[in-house]
Amino acid sequence: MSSRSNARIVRFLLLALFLISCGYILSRGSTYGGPSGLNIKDGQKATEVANGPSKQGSGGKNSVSNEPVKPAAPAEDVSSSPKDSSKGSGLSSDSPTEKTSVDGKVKATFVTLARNSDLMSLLGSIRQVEDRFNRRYHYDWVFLNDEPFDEEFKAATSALVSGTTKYGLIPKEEWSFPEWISEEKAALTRENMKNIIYGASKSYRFMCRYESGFFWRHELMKDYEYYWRVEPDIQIYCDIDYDVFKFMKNNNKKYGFTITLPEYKDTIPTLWDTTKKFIEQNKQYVVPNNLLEWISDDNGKTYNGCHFWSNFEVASLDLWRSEAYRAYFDHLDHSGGFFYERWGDAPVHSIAAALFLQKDQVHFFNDVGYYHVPFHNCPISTETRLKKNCVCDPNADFTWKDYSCTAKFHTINNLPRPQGWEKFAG
Ligand SMILES: Nc1nc2c(ncn2[C@@H]2O[C@H](COP(=O)(O)OP(=O)(O)O)[C@@H](O)[C@H]2O)c(=O)[nH]1
Ligand SMILES: [Mg+2]
Repeated sequence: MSSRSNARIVRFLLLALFLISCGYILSRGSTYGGPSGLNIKDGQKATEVANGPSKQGSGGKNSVSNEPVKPAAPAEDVSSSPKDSSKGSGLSSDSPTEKTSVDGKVKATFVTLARNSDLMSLLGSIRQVEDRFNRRYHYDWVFLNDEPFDEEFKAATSALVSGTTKYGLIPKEEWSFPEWISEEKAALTRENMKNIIYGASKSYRFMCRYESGFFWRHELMKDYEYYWRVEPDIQIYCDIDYDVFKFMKNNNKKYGFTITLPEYKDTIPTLWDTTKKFIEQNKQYVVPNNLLEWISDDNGKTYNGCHFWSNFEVASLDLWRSEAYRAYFDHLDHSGGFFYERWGDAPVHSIAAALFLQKDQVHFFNDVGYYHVPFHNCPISTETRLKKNCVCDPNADFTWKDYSCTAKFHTINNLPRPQGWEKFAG
């Protein structure tokens, strides 16, 4: 063989090597880019956070009450699904659009309040959130508990979460009776309410008070702007092919929900009067263009009970950190209704969101597909369900049923209803 043809072969091999490298780089980029157009920077950042030294640092800096963090799944685990790359068609028409764009990742986390004994019920929730959404975005996950998490809980949850996991202990004073509450009167209330769901439960009341007034103050939540609350035993029915946190931020949304319904009135006999007293003294906190009409059918005289079901929340932490909400929570807390009645965090959050946010800052995530016993959110549009690989029955969807408050939310916000919604009402 001549030296000329040898040189040609070498040049050919070099060119082939170059092309293979380009192909490799591009394929990694497109996997991270994903269907929602997430740029490659996101993937790189997420990987660093998950595997790099800063991860250990963020776990370590959290003091006594907060336990260290375990490394998350390697990047390959979250980027190798063939479905991801085959479906990269950008935001579908059913997905919310992102008006402006945020560079990089939003400071956001999942948050779950749970007992060690909730572990088995929680694993399925995490797996679904990861498979449907987070394996592409690697957001962190904060777990909070009134008792220390055990090793089994930490190992099993960390194994599933593709972002950084953090485990926090709730300070005793946030999970006990405040000094102004009579424990005797609280015990009597529990006795009298034993025929009402969770009416006899002390821990459920601590939980509702904690979710209303404290989770967002936890040391581990300080680094974040947005959160997504996840509970045990939920289901996510559809692919979420865009970054919900970016969507929230870019569109100035502060509170997102999937299911609404009226509260059981016996749990909140004085919640509205207590709220009205607060508003009378603090009119400055109520914003124009709010959702009062959604929570009251008589311009504020009475509460109709409508609330966002708070076992799913994608929201801005600034809403709860605001002066308005802190003052509102203090007012409610001192009135005693978390213990002398059985106020849920759902009506408390919802009333605050309805009064302290403009109505267009609240978002209905109709496309998520969600279940928490006993209600389903399942997109009734066949096109949406097919596009997003939903696994739910639209006939079970609660959104358009008479008992739901979501139709009213559409009316007040002037939102279009999906075609054929009437067939799912009743
Ligand atoms: N750490 C802790 N978490 C709790 C306790 N009670 C409830 N939770 C959590 O609080 C959330 C709401 O409780 P859940 O039993 O699902 O109430 P439901 O959805 O209203 O029926 C879930 O994430 C539970 O895991 C408790 O006593 N301790
Ligand atoms: Mg629950």
